[in-house]
Amino acid sequence: MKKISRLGRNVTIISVFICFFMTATFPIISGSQLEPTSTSFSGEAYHYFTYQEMTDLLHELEDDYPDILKLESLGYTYEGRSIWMVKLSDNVEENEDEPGVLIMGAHHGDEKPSFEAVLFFIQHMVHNYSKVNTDDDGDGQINEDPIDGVDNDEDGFTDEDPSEDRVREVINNTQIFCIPMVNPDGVEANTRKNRAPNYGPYGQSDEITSYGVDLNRNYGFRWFLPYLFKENYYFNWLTDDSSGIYRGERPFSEKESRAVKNFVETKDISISLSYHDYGEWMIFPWMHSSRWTPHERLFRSIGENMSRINKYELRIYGQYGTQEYLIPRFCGTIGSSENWLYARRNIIAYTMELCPHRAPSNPSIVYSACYRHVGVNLYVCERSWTVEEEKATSFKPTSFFNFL
Ligand SMILES: [Ca+2]
Ligand SMILES: [Ca+2]
Ligand SMILES: [Ca+2]
Ligand SMILES: [Ca+2]
Ligand SMILES: [Zn+2]
Repeated sequence: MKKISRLGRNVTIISVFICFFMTATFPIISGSQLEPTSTSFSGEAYHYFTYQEMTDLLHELEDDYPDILKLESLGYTYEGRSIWMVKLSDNVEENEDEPGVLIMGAHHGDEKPSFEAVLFFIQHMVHNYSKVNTDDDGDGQINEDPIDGVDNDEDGFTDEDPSEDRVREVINNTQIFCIPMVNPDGVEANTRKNRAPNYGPYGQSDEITSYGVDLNRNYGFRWFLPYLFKENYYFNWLTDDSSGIYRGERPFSEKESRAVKNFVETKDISISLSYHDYGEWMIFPWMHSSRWTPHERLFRSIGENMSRINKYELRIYGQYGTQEYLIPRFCGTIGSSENWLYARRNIIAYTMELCPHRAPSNPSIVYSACYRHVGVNLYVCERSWTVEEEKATSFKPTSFFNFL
């Protein structure tokens, strides 16, 4: 915990909870007890990491935990910021024969909890890796209530004694790749899109017409479909460079999405979570069609287990709620990272929409989202140990004519 002093106000929050642990007078907050609303909040606003604060933190963590944490720049943004990737694993310098998990935040720069949760997870992992098993809530039992969304010891508090052994197991047996800020320029400008200048929707103007591409529409999969189904895929917005979901001149036109692509293509990754905010729900491919992927059952199985931990809704296209709106055959999101990760790299990939509303200022809400998703991330790492076998056995091919 020695480096915690550099984390600004976040530290206060973390420290408060460490005190909770130590004094045992308060249990740790958890999803089930904590239902604050931003409207009732009047305290000091949560301080989200800036890009520079994150950069400093990651360098310090690498200095402090060189055996299990390795920092790498995947390339530069238009404004010259490094896109940082943090690898967590034992023998971290080596590419070991262990399953890979990819955890991303901030494809959209104005969705601040999405990087905060990843940075929180990284800190939880390194701080607990070498810690002896501890009775964090001082009830005389050790690790009796790990972060899994369940009040395991039925004392009325949920997840109040996280397991240090579990952190060690996960780090020793997984290669975890975290990209907390895919879009640091957008984070700094507090914009959804990145900050690269556009020269008309197809790059044919001599002058700058607008700024930014929606990185989560820029991944190259089924790029042609919006031409065929213009209404369904919001063609006019996708191809209007001033719109919030402008997808760019061509697939992977953006430095950030290309950095993710180039990186992923050099790794064996089994499962991926991409954090966004907001809404407290999760979705998985296909995101452009009600058609099931060949791994629908696996997607649901992992998604339902994550849902037990974070209490979020797993949105299953085609049967969500009372409405039929979800994705008639051709509709939905084209160019998401998840579609590409799954289609091209066979990665079981989810969008995670954190928090009840955009970038909350209530520290309890942010903390709660971060804490629960430590549990989600740990679960996903554990599941990655068997998931390649599951992918092979649960594969259910669709017919050729179904390929759209
Ligand atoms: Ca413990
Ligand atoms: Ca305990
Ligand atoms: Ca408990
Ligand atoms: Ca628990
Ligand atoms: Zn988003």
